Amino acid sequence: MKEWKQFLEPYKQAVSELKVKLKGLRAQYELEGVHMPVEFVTGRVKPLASIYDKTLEKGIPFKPSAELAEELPDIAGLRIMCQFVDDIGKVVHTLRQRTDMQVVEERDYISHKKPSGYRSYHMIIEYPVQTIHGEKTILAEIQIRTLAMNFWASIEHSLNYKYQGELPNVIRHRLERAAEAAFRLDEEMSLIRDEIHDAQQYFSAFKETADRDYSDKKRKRGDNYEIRNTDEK
Ligand code: 0O2
Ligand code: 0O2
Repeated sequence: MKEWKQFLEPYKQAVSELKVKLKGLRAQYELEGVHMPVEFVTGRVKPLASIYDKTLEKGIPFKPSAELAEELPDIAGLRIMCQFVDDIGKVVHTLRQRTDMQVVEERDYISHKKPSGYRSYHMIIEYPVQTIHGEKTILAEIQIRTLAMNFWASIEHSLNYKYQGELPNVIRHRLERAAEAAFRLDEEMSLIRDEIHDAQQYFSAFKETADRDYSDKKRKRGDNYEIRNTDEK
């Protein structure tokens, strides 16, 4: 077990670091005052049980090794959720430009959805982690998808887990239809994208003014309160 802990430690570190870095993109876009292509970011280290299942699938030994690290590029996994399909391209472009990671593989399951209906953009990156024994470069997978794609994938993932990959036909059929519906939702949202963007900007400007007004009112009330108190004395 200690061997696994040591093996997985750099992956844990990479996930923590990459989460901070990718969430940082959000803040940077926000400051620029442009449309923010990143809605939220999640990350995880692949649980040992899932690593075990994958080694069985791939016919490789279940032990910490360079072979396992090579064969399972998603031990460190990050997920970036976007509002619109167009945002995915922007995020991909931004990630390709970065100098703190090297993109080594890309899989476009958006233009070429999987037979299950799964849609997402995958990037495998090499990422250097600083350890007490020096630098260690690990592989990590970044999945970039819209909120609708994410909704579908998480439901399908749970159902697959429940039925251990043997989905009853009726459910499989429903999921195919749901994937189509998610695709249409993305298309519809893209068509009114500018309208949504304006509304979001209006809403955040409104929130800022409301916050300021509230602080002003609070401050004034506090002042009056103090004056009243002084008068009473
Ligand atoms: P905020 O201000 O809460 O949105 P950890 O560091 O692992 O303990 P982590 O990674 O922040 O926690 O948590 P997790 O569960 O991976 O979720 C990452 C972020 O995604 C969290 O926000 C969640 O609130 C946000 N999130 C998860 N699901 C959704 C969703 O369906 N919609 C939206 N908009 N956000 C979601 P933060 O980063 O804690 O900040
Ligand atoms: P988990 O639990 O998310 O970690 P290959 O072996 O090269 O044929 P591989 O390794 O499956 O393919 O890579 P691929 O196809 O690029 O996808 C890897 C990950 O994408 C999966 O990881 C899922 O997270 C997600 N994914 C791929 N296909 C589907 C799908 O049909 N439905 C859902 N919900 N997710 C999918 P894991 O290890 O399977 O699972």
